[in-house]
Amino acid sequence: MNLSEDRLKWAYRAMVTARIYEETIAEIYMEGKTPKFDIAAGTIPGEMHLAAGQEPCAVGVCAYLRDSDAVTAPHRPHHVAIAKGVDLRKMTAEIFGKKTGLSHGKGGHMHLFDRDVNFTCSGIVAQGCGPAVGAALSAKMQGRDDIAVSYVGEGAVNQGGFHESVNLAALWDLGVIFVVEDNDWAISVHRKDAAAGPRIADRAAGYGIPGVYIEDNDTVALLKAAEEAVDRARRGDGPTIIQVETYRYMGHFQGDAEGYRPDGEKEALKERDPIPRFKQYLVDEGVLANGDAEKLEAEAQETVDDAIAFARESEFPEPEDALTHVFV
Ligand SMILES: Cc1ncc(C[n+]2csc(CCOP(=O)(O)OP(=O)(O)O)c2C)c(N)n1
Repeated sequence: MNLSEDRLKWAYRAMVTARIYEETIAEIYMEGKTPKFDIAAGTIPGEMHLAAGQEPCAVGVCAYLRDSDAVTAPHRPHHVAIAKGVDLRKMTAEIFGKKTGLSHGKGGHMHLFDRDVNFTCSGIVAQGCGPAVGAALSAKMQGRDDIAVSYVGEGAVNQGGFHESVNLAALWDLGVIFVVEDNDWAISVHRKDAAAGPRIADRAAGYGIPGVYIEDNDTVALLKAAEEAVDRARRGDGPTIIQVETYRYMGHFQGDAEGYRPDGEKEALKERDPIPRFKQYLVDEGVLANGDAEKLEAEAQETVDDAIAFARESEFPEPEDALTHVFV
């Protein structure tokens, strides 16, 4: 793995930032929604999908990306946005519906768009696959070696849009990486009840492209696999599917009673938490020493606190702003 020590430290800090962010948003989300859960009320109205546990998927691939590479994420986007370098102040303001948000508070948490780092996401499942192929095609036609990464859940891969996009990317040797965040559950439906075949990564063979399976939410294994996939994409040799066995520690959405989960599943997954495992790897490799981890963790906390404070202090849009920046 050809990553500098600085980049490995960045990966650890980004994972910790994403975890603190999701836990903080989970708390703030409940403000104003109790005693009777009211999804439309509170500091953050609307649905909220959090990705605590899925941090390896984000940093494992984004570690090799530059701002000019495109990333499309699904409805569970915060960890990927953080790893892609989306402005956390503006992202948080967007989630809070504030004027200073990425889309002036009109997109909300599932529709984050940051042109500075070529990041976007959508609440429509598998919607990001096509635009990622388009971004890679545009780079190829313009003679740039920028690539595109499309994040999808294991539920999304049964949508036609996923297959159409993989087919075209493979046919035209486009620099796209399809990262399948396989957290087992599409809302309450288990992968085994929805997806044919032993592994989603095996579907790559049908398109004549590499398919990689990463077990056990393993950050280091994913960093290694992603390095190869990114090199292949930049060389112009075409797409790769990477299926990551990952864990979702929270509900499908905040407020989900999770009656579909077998007893003890979450507790067992938390024992395999990828963040302490990656930290241990960095300590063993001599990347983290003498208080480095604590320093990175403190920086992560500060970044989150600063973004939350910015969002809280920001103004809401004026009623007359309702018709700006929209198609009417
Ligand atoms: C085209 C479309 N169909 C259905 C939905 C409703 N929906 C939202 S999330 C979701 C499940 C997605 O599961 P998965 O792709 O595994 O992602 P995860 O939620 O596990 O991150 C569904 C069916 C949608 N948003 N878009």
